Amino acid sequence: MRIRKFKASTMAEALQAVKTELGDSAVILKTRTMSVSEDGRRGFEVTAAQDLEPVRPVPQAAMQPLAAPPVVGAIPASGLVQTLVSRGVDELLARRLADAWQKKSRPVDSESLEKALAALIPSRNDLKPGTEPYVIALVGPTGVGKTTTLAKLAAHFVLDRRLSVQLVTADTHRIAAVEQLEAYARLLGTEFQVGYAPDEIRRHRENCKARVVLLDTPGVGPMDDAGMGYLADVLKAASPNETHLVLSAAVRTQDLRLCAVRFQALGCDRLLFTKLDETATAGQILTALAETRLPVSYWTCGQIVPGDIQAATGEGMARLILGGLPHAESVRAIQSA
Ligand SMILES: Nc1nc2c(ncn2[C@@H]2O[C@H](COP(=O)(O)OP(=O)(O)OP(=O)(O)O)[C@@H](O)[C@H]2O)c(=O)[nH]1
Ligand SMILES: [Mg+2]
Repeated sequence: MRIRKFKASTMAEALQAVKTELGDSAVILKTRTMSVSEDGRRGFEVTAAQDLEPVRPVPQAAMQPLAAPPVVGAIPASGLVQTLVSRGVDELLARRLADAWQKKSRPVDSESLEKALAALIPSRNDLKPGTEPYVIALVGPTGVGKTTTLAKLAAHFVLDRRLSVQLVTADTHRIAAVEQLEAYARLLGTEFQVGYAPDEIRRHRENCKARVVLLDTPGVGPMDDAGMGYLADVLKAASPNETHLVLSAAVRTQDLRLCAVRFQALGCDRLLFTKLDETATAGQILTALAETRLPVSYWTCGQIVPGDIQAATGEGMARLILGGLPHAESVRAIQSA
């Protein structure tokens, strides 16, 4: 924006000067009557601005697609990085993947790309409870869906696998957190315990008669050292067989990376991705995978309990990343409307 002042002996002259110099689009910011002008008479001053870079609408073609179409057929080798980036893969990671992959095989086609990606995504959801209670803990940042996912898993173990389940919550900090899990326990007819301190959680584990214990924990921000410390104490007391780091797929890559680094220090041994129904791309999850090198256990795609949860496989995750999100069609329809 360019701002200029115009002085004249009449207001009309000053405004005409603005128009002549700055054109019709000039904006008048201020007018002032001067008591004495240079020649001793009264004068007028107009301050006007001209937009040097008028705001133009972003051309449709320049906008990032909300959801890229599924990768089908041959992909030009030069376009591989762009293909991965448009699916949410971090650019640096996309370059590394493209370099590594292009050394091995050519030409790039959708099937082999899917296979190559699948091979990079380990998965693990092989629950085999023994005679001792098998403890599964979910940890992660606030609001990512830990409690909801715990209830989905409980429903799966009770209804599909006919296993006895005890739900335990260590989240006693937040109002209504206990009631939230208790309500699910009531619906499923499972045992329910509250652990107000790590010692209580240890006792619940020792006295448990169920074959599977599902432990809910309070959400902790990645920079909350005190919260992380408490979570470490809870996990030590519960001594879980599996500790799933629950991450929302609908966050920025940098945030996924930060959470992955901070929570892995607690000894998490699996990644569980939620909210895949709330994102237009799934490639960002590769950042958490690359950072932790942990296998993926499950992914979730909605709020419905039971339901909206899938056991992860490398092939399934690769398909999600390459444009196969369950709602991708709807997102594309919104984009083209
Ligand atoms: N769209 C969508 N919403 C989800 C999904 N999973 C959970 N939610 C919703 O996310 C919100 C938070 O879920 P919670 O299960 O309470 O999350 P949490 O991680 O236990 O939260 P804190 O205990 O407060 O840290 C709720 O509205 C859930 O219904 C999912 O896969 N997709
Ligand atoms: Mg919760």
